[in-house]
This record gives sequence, structure tokens and C-alpha cells, in this order.
Amino acid sequence: MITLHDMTLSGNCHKVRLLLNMLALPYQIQPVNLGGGEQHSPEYLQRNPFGQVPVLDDNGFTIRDSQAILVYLAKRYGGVPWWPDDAYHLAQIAAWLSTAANEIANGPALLRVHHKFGRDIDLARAQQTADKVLGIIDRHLQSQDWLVGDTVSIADIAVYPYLALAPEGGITIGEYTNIIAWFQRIRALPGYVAMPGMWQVQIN
Ligand SMILES: N[C@@H](CCC(=O)N[C@@H](CS)C(=O)NCC(=O)O)C(=O)O
Repeated sequence: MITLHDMTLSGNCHKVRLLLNMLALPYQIQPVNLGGGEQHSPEYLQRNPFGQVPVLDDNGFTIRDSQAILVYLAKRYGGVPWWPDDAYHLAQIAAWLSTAANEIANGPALLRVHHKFGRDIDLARAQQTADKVLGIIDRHLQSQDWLVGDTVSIADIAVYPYLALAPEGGITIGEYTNIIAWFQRIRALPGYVAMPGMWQVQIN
């Protein structure tokens, strides 16, 4: 059985929930009480010494980090298109996983942590990082439907949640029209699941 150590409002956990659902894999959720400090308990630190969610347990194989979990699920259960078998496309996917863990984590995701959860951050730097990465992704999606190649991959899954949650970080994501069109393509995929706080079409 697959167990996801999870927190409902975590976009990193949502990446994993998305792929599990899109692959139609049965799994159970084990909620982690981050507010209560459960992630620092000796038992939890054995799963992830960094004291973070998500962690995936697949019949005794324990994997930490949302990007690493996407790689595992894609390779183990997904195959093409989630895990293509040519070097060039795999490298492109790795580049976007890295962007998710760096620029997106330090831009849109950090702004959300500040506005939604009240953490003190270097606001100007996070805003600058967010503006740059959103501009790059929007221009990238001007000429293609998906981040890598001509079909969905784990690159899209890794990048999507914190862009869709960007309004909670005070970002006007609707200005990025190519990103919005890409949101709609992702939301039309079989198995798509949403989470609270994600951008929605405004109906006046
Ligand atoms: N690089 C990690 C980052 C995970 C992360 O930042 N998790 C946050 C929730 S979104 C967390 O567990 N925070 C608890 C803490 O740092 O105490 C990943 O992608 O999984």
C-alpha cells in the first residue's frame, strides 16, 4: 500500500496527490500536524531528517521530497509520457524539477508562506524571483502546450501547484495568459484534483 505523509494546505504535497490521482494509484493519507511540530518528532525524522512533508512510503520504500517522489512514481508506475525514455526529454524534465525546487519555491511559494501563514521573508527578493520565473514560464508556454515536449509530464505537475496558488501570495496570476491557458489544460486531464486557494476563473 502507498502512504502519503501529507498536509492539506501544502502545494508540495499537492504535486504528489495530483500524480497519484492521475495515475489512478490507490493510496492512503497520513496527515502530519505541522502546526503541532509533529515533523520534528524522532519518529518522523526517521522518515525525513529534514522534518518536512511530503514523504511517500511504498511498501517499505520511503522517499522524501516532492520532486523525488514524482520521479519515483513516474518511473515505477507511469512510464511514457510521465517518464520518457530519451535523454534529451529527461534532461528537460530535470531542469523544470530544479526550477520548482529553487525559483518557484523561493518566489511564488515563499510569497504565499508570507501572505497566508505570516512568515517574515525578504519580500522584495521573493517578488523579484516570482516575477522573473513567471515571465519565463509564460513566454515558454507561448509556443507550446506543455513544459516539455508535446505532452504532459511530471515537469508540469511539479510546477503547477504553486503557480495555481500564486493568488494566495498576492500575485495577479491572471495577467499571465499563457500560464492560465496551461492551467486549463492541466485541469482537463483525467484524475485532476484541486486544492483550496487555487486560482479560479472570475465569473462576474
Ligand atoms: N524540497 C521539499 C520542500 C518541502 C517543504 O518545504 N515542505 C514544507 C511544507 S510545504 C514543510 O514540511 N514544512 C515544515 C517545516 O519546515 O517545519 C519538497 O519539495 O518536498
